[in-house]
Amino acid sequence: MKDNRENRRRFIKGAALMAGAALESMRLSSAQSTRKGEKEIPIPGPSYVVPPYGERSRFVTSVRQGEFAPLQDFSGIITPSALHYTVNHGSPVPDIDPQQHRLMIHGLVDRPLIFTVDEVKRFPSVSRVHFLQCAGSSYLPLGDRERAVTVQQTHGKTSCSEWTGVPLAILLKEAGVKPSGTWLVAEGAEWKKHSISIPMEKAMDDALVVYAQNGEPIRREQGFPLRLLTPGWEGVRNVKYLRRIKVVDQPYMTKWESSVYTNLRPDGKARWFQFELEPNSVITFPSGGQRLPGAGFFEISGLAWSGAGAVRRVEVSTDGGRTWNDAKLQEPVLSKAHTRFRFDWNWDGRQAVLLSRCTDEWGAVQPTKAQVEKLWGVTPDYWLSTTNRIQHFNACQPWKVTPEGSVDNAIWES
Ligand SMILES: Nc1nc2c(c(=O)[nH]1)N[C@H]1C(S)=C(S)[C@@H](COP(=O)(O)O)O[C@H]1N2
Ligand SMILES: [Mo]
Repeated sequence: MKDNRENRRRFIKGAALMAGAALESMRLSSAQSTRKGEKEIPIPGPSYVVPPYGERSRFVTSVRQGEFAPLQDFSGIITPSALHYTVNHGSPVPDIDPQQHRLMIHGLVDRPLIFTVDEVKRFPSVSRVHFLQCAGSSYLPLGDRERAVTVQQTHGKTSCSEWTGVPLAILLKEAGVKPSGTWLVAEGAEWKKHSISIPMEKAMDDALVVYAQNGEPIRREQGFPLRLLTPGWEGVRNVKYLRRIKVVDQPYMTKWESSVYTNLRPDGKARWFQFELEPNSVITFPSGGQRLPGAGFFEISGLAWSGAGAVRRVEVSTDGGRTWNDAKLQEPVLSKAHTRFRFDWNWDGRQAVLLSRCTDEWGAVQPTKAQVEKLWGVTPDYWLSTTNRIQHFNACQPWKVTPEGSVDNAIWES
């Protein structure tokens, strides 16, 4: 035990020394490149203008709608960072200088630690593709037909990125979690200080402190400069602008896990601490608000995901759920990540209702809306009130293709 502590102390001290050495060598190399008397060789520039930071074509106009990502416009499984959905609880997105930012780990630990962002980055890192989804992503439009037309409006609070960061377990081992430390509270740096409890099992399993998204520093809306990632768990537990982790011995019942993001049941009791997101999927083409030009061949395509692991199977129905057929899964099929599925369809021009259904590697199957209602003991008219909500709503989404080719949200008829 004592040896371990010695080693850790040496590591931290070594870290400071190495940072100093790196700075020194940078100074040396810049001095070398401007040595007096040396002939400067100009680098020939291209004859056209290279934008210093790339832009998309002016003909591409896909945008977020409020907090919602335009799922209908994406290909593959990676959400373009600039179009990732975003939820900020009442605070403006903070403008954080990464040089000033600190991450503190304290509470039930042997050594409280404060890291700069550069110090976090010095630990061994991993890159992983994971989806994020707001626990409340689909409840709002159910009672709100006007705003539940497109797949952006019904399912746009999920996105998927390649995240790079340090396993939280490594940072916690540096601090040395005491045996009584069974939970932690993670806190963000924005003025409302979003905070939420995480059980130690998750922290030590696959939670990450990430600093990069799709190859560049995390976008401001996604939590620049540091974010907690709890793969497969409801979005609210992925604390952005992460500045503090307090190791504690019980959940702290913060606002976001004791009132908002709990499920009030019709019997007056509420379900708390639903961490993991259940199997889910949605067809993104054709989807609500789009128009098919006429009968013929179409490739149905969509996204499937599960907070428990990898997607094993996606089935598609083109007849309102009477018959189902396997869709093709596009590689790579990654754990706790969006998975693209494709399904060849020859539309005969008659009314059709399209649905997708996800099964994950544990055999859990995405329910129909009727099955969700049965689970929660509610009737279909429950959804007519905009104040009634069921978190983690993951019913199979039906899109009705009319003979005219328009595509409508048919969730209320299912
Ligand atoms: N600091 C901070 N972290 C936060 C939030 C917040 O408001 N502040 N919102 C949470 C919620 S409810 C969700 S769904 C996700 C959204 O992540 P995104 O904005 O990167 O999509 O961040 C979570 N982490
Ligand atoms: Mo959320």
